Amino acid sequence: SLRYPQRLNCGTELLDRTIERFGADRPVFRTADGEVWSYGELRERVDRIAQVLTAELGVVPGNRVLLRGPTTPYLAACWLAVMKAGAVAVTVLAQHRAKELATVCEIAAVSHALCDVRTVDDLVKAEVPGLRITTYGGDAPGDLVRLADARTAEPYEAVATAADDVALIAFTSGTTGRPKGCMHFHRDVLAIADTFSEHVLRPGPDDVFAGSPPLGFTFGLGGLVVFPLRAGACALLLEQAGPGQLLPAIAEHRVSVLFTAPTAYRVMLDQLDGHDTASLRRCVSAGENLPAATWRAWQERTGQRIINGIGATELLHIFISAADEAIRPGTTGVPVPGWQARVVDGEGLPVPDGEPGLLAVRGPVGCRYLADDRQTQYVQGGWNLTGDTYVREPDGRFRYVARADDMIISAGYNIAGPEVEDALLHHPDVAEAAVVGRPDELRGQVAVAYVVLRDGATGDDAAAEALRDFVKQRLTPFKCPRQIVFLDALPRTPTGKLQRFRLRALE
Ligand code: 3SK
Repeated sequence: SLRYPQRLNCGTELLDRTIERFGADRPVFRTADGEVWSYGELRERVDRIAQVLTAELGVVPGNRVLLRGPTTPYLAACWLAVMKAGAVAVTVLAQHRAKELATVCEIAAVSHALCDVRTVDDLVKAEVPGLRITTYGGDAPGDLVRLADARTAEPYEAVATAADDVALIAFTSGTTGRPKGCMHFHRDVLAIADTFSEHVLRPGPDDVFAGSPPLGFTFGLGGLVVFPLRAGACALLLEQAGPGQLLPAIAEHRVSVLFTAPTAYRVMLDQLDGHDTASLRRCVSAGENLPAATWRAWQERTGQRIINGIGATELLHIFISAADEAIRPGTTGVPVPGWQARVVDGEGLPVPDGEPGLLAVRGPVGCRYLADDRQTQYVQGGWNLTGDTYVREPDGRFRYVARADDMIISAGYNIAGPEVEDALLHHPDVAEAAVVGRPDELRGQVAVAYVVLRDGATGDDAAAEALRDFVKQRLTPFKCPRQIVFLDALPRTPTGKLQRFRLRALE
């Protein structure tokens, strides 16, 4: 089990301890523009920012500091400085708009903000009472870079936080509803590196991490800052990290560990020709279910076995996954060492292997919503109920079925949307698919598939019928969607999660 000292500052551990182990000269961050920061340079910038926070901005331990901006080394440096100053980082996405920012700041009682000047307008518009905003990246009088440059290069003595002082409040809105702030401790930040990263990725100092999730999403904070720093490795931080930017960056920067979501793997598959992916050693997929069709296509084209994983903002990062030969396409894997998982019924009692039920997990990180009574739904009897329906296979692997509230019940039959989506994705004309239930007088619900076709394919009645036939050849006929609707794109959250509720609302 993981043991951390009572006094622990994750900023110091990730930066100063790593420098003690691997030296200060190795590269830590690269950018698309060719900028390279060494560990030593990062530490100097972090310590200067931490001095500004405490000496000039009046930040004291426990203050909540909002961090907002595109994925840049400077944003990562601000996060580390907030850690070293013993304050609490409140992370948001650069896409969040004024109203969402106002809600987050109110829930988390945010007193200060460090904000990339390019994304400050919405934060100003949010009119958060008493909020002290300091921008970086511009040359206004309050600019953080200027203030930090004016400080001495003296090492900053980090606040001796307790291992279970709150370090981070990460927000999740799920796919709908009032956002929930998830509080995470200093030890939690290290625990995600010492479980998933250490046991599944097994990174070394020569690895180069890159990926699409932003640092305001814990998937990205872990994969692009915490994991590489814990291993003394390097991260390529891309402000634009869509498939079109990732593919050339892999070859140019010899990326070895890639973090992205199933949709991006599918888009990259379409654009793979002429790109060199030979440097890849680990390809991680999370954020959504990874269909077996996507896994197989990626392996055929790149030789890489995608590491599927399920994570949650509530639990900070990935808790079920599999490495190397243990990977079986179409399943998520087994509990990451340090984690336990089981499948339970509505009373919290384990259901037999092979039967669907609710996924319950526990491990080194737990869900702690900030002042939100939805806590009692998420944590029951010491187990975290993630809201996913899963099956535990007889060989111990966990297989995703659907989000618990996404099961379609049609004429008494259970239909799992993701299973039908996987069948559709095997069709060469299908780029994206989402299957949801629509109310039906006769059957209670019927399955409707929303499909995005690949360029050149036509979405007419004949194509819809052909797709229905295709599904019937692969699955029990009752699972075949009653209707197929062609769309240009599927509705997604800023972190790329499918918004099924929006599809359900379509007539
Ligand atoms: O939301 C997710 O699926 C996720 C995946 C990995 C790490 C963190 C999160 C929130």
